[in-house]
Amino acid sequence: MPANLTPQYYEAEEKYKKAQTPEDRIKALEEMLAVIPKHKGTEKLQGDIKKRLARVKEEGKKKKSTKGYDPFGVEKQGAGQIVLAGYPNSGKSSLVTSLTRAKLKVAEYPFTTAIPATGMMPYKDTWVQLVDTPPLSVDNVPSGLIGTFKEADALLIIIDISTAECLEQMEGLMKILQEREVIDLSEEGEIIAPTPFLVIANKADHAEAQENLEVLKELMPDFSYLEVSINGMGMEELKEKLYELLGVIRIYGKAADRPADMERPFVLKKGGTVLDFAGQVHKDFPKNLKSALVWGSSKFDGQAVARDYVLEDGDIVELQL
Ligand SMILES: Nc1nc2c(ncn2[C@@H]2O[C@H](COP(=O)(O)OP(=O)(O)OP(=O)(O)O)[C@@H](O)[C@H]2O)c(=O)[nH]1
Ligand SMILES: [Mg+2]
Repeated sequence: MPANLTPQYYEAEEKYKKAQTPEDRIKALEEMLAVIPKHKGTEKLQGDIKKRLARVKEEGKKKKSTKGYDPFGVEKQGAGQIVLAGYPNSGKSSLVTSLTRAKLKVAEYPFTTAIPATGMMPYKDTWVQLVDTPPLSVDNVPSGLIGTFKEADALLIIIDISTAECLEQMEGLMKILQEREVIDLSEEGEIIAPTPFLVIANKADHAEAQENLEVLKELMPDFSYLEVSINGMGMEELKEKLYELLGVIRIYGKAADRPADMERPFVLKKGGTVLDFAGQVHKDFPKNLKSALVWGSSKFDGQAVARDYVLEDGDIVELQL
């Protein structure tokens, strides 16, 4: 059957062909549908236009959701998230690369990293998430980065002691982090705010590193600086300190009449109780929990403890539901 399409239809079709944006395409397709003569001969064409319309609308939705993607909102994984903060070229990406299996771009020129990237650092039988970040300085704080710092469980502040600018870096970073209320220091220089941090004196292998560090220590004596280099210096201590910074404990679950699962510990904040542990194992467990048996921190193995018993790192727990 002939379609007998009208000039209005051809006009609308012409608009569709010329449309540059999904919105224009949708408008033109809707017009084509509105003006197409409605009879048996155009049924197939009407169906095609409807399908095309649905596809363009779907594509538009997908585009919108990728537009809403925020590279500075980093999903947490593992025992805790530690976000790096440092001036351009201070060695942030090199450090994350050497502590994890992440393959990040490292270069001798500054501003190599543009958006946060993650790597998982194995430690004891857990994983610590490290977040490499684009550089910042007093003149340039990438928008979104302060949000990444505030969401972190802890911060790793990188100072490049291969350069005499290390003092400027330390002063600059402390100023930015305090002004934006990421960290807070008492008059004595103690941390009194929610985000714990560790400062490292990076590139400690460099010929001028010691001289620069002496000056830094003299002029900013309220901090301790852990000397680190990708050649291995300070790396083991750094791993330990990063883990400690998270303030977590590992708890091993045990089912009745079965050995404990010593491969995959649950991770709790220090001070966590049997009840907190139950909540991690299953969201419904806390309300049914009566007591628990504990091996490790208790006076004797398999001791029955109450729901509010405070657990310690390495405890094995059998929940009594
Ligand atoms: N001597 C020495 N050089 C290092 C060390 N760590 C990194 N570097 C060098 O420093 C340069 C910068 O390293 P990156 O890891 O890209 O630094 P970044 O802080 O990620 O740089 P941006 O992403 O630009 O902020 C590279 O040439 C590295 O090889 C170190 O421990 N010692
Ligand atoms: Mg980098």
